[in-house]
Amino acid sequence: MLRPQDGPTRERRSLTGLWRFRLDAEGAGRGEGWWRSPLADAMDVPVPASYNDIYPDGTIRDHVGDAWYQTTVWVPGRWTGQRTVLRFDAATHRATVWVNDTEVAQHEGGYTPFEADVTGQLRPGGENRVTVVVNNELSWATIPPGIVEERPDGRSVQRYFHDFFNYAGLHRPVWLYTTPPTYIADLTLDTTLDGTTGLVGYRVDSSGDAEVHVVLRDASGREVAASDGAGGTLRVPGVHAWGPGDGYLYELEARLFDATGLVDSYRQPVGVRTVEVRGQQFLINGKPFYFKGFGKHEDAAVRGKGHDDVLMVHDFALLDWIGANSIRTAHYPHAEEVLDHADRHGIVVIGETPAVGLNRNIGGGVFGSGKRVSTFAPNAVGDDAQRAHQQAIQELIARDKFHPSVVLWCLANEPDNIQPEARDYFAPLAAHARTLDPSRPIAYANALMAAPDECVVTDLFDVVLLNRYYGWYFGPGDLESAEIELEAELRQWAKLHDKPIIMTEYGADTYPGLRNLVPSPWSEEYQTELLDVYHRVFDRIDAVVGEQVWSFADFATMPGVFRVDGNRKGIFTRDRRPKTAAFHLRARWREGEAT
Ligand code: GCB
Repeated sequence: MLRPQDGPTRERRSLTGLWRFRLDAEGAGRGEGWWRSPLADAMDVPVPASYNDIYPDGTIRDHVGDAWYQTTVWVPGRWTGQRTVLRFDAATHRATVWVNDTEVAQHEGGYTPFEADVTGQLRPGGENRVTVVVNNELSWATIPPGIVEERPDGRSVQRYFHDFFNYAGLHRPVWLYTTPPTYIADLTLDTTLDGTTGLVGYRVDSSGDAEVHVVLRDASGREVAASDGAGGTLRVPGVHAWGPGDGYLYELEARLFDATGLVDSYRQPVGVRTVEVRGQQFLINGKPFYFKGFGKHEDAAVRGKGHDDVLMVHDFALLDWIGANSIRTAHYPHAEEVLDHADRHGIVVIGETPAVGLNRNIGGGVFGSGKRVSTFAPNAVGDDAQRAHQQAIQELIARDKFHPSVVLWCLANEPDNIQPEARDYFAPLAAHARTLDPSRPIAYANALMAAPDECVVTDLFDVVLLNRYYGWYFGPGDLESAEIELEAELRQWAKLHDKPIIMTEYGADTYPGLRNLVPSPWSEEYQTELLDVYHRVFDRIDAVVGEQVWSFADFATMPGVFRVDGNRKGIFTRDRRPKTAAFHLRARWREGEAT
């Protein structure tokens, strides 16, 4: 599924803006056919945005169930004869879509795009109604999982096993776009380096009979390679490789021709680079790479998880300011605009699926009561969840396969990795990911539950990702013990597994402005000292090839006694002001640079 674009043969129209909106906790709209007429009793909500925080109203913020969106759009008459497609970049967590009176799409999963060919339903030269019902319920059959509970007063409340707030709605842009009737349906690319020559393997899938011609241009627009035929390899002598800090992109243009001339054209940015795990090293273009950066959420006041270019560009500017070279898209695929930006700016990305909270022994980032319960079981994370997880992996890889910034797939965050059944659950998923993308290594992020010799799934993956909270959830206030325990554990991982280790989470909740002469938890000094302890340990262990602090910025969570207006482990506040630790990290990450 290629993204919409404007070009000589294609046109797109954004449906962002204010849509009509109505909550439907009882689920009446599906029976009453709310898509058939203008949505009654509707309010305005912006798209893209989460709907939860737009209005000061708890019933909207904590809504569970269906929410209806509707807009109307004039479609130009010149679209007659073209293939027209309606695409949602995301609808969290599932959606059903109608164009005028006809259902055109259903999609499960809140962070990947879906589309429908609406040529037969859309009236060019007229006004058209687009209606979407978005549902935010999480269950044992969904990724991420959750449970809807009924409270004594009859309200439904969503419980889930991750801490970030369950924002919902149309979080990303919505598009109508055209392609010609015979069109380029998909591209497959793989890039590699042969010395100083770049090799770009390509395959063009088209919907009908046409001749294929492909050109590759450099960043100045100069043609550097060309080929005829639906598949082949382009050679680029003296290639300018994509690399960390060097977001150099070529552009591949695929064109279809028939006897009448140009039929379709599609342009795709291409970064030429290699990724390899060798022993305990992570290599990009054959050179050892050390990850510096953050686990990052899509989260902001009012917008929730709505994509916003302003915030995105600002966040990348902060990454640059602090000297970060990488992010993990915790805990779901982030907007495609984010990956485009990472590509262009040479920021390295660990791309994560929405499989978070597959662990009944952890609740909301905090560890359970000690009595173990089974996670991978028919009445919990069973076959339905595994199917949804497989689909999430497939859609993530299909969506992000072209991005050179993405160097590693993270298939899950903190699943239960001690229960023997975890292996039966993960083995087919890991194999599936490798089949879909043999070019990138795979991993999962590991919580401090299983010692290196107890984890039943590590050998299925290429890189060890560790989320560790010594000095916070474990021994809060005791940084001396934290240093000893962290080092002992990391040395054991390095000894038992010949794989690189990336610390994908470490940090401490910090209330901005709380200062202490003797550092104690929640103070700015404690956050800074805790990071220092971890950094000293990382610097002593060769197998550690990366440090990603949790988290880039404070973010909204479900309510909890250990959350003060959200998770406060941000190095920046939710409105992106630096905590003391930001300057400290900057000194470490930009050491030796003239800043
Ligand atoms: C974790 C989770 C992350 C939480 C974090 C915390 O281990 O992976 O989603 O936000 O802990 O701060 O509790």
